[in-house]
Amino acid sequence: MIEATQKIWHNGRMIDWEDARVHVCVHALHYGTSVFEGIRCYETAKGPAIFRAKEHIRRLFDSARVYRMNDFGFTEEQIVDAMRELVRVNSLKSCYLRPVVFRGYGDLHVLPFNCPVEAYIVCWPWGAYLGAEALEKGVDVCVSSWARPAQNTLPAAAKAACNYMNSQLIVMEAAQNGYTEGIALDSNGYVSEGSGENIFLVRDGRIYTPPLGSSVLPGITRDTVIRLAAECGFELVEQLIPREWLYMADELFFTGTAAEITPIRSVDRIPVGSGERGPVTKRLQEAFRSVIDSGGGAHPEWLTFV
Ligand code: PPE
Repeated sequence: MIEATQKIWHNGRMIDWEDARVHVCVHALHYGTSVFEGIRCYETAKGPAIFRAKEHIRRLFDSARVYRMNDFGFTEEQIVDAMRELVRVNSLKSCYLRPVVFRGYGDLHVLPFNCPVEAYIVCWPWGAYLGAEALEKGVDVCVSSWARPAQNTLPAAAKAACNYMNSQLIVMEAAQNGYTEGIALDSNGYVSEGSGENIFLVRDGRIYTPPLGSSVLPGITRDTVIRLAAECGFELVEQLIPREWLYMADELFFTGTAAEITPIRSVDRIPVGSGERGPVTKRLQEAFRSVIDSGGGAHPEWLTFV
């Protein structure tokens, strides 16, 4: 269950958790008209800091722009400031932040223009996403029978609620078959991403990840890992990944705000490499942690202190 906090930000005002309610006729509930973000605020050596706040909020506005919802009366800077204030008023050291922008109460027609755009930011404490042990031991996953949406159907680069109906098909199938997560292919059969994570593969010391054209969300953690990999001296290639490479990889890992960097230890019951977290995955996890724990390290621009 979500752990309630005291305040939620709504259209520029702090309201009580219990008062953040909507009518059953809001457009978003019927037609999926919602875009959102998932952001972590970490406890660091220099105090609570929101990880890559600007990049997440830029993506929120990008997503909103695609669905013609970006003129809701606030700038990107104002939303970043609102997140800082929200963490402060809720007196949290670390949490997950969920800005959500959606079409509210008005008409119930598919054409949404008569429905006002509402913006909320919620935050609450959140631990490890794929289980407490996952960051060290890894997770068991399957290749999903569901594909990610094809190009020019539902835009994968927009973090829209409707995309998560597809994610739910992927993760429900995986869970009911005893796996932690599913890896979806794109409509051409190449590896795309997990239901809520980007994916990376390691073979002979070189790192691979699917290109953005493979129906993947342009993950902020994906970008973080691409940069850290270069700084650690790893070669990294963005290229189409055939399904069978998943079974030949030395290492596989997921990236995401919630999942952070989570090793994958088997795919379709075939062990990945030795079946344990590999050295490249571990090295990248350490590089990631050191930025956060130190309060910025080599990347002070990635942290927004609350
Ligand atoms: N792909 C998908 C489909 C996705 O949902 C996420 C984040 C990512 C990739 C990684 O993106 P980023 O967080 O920017 O590195 N998934 C979010 C939602 C998870 C949820 O359960 O809700 C998240 O990790 O916050």
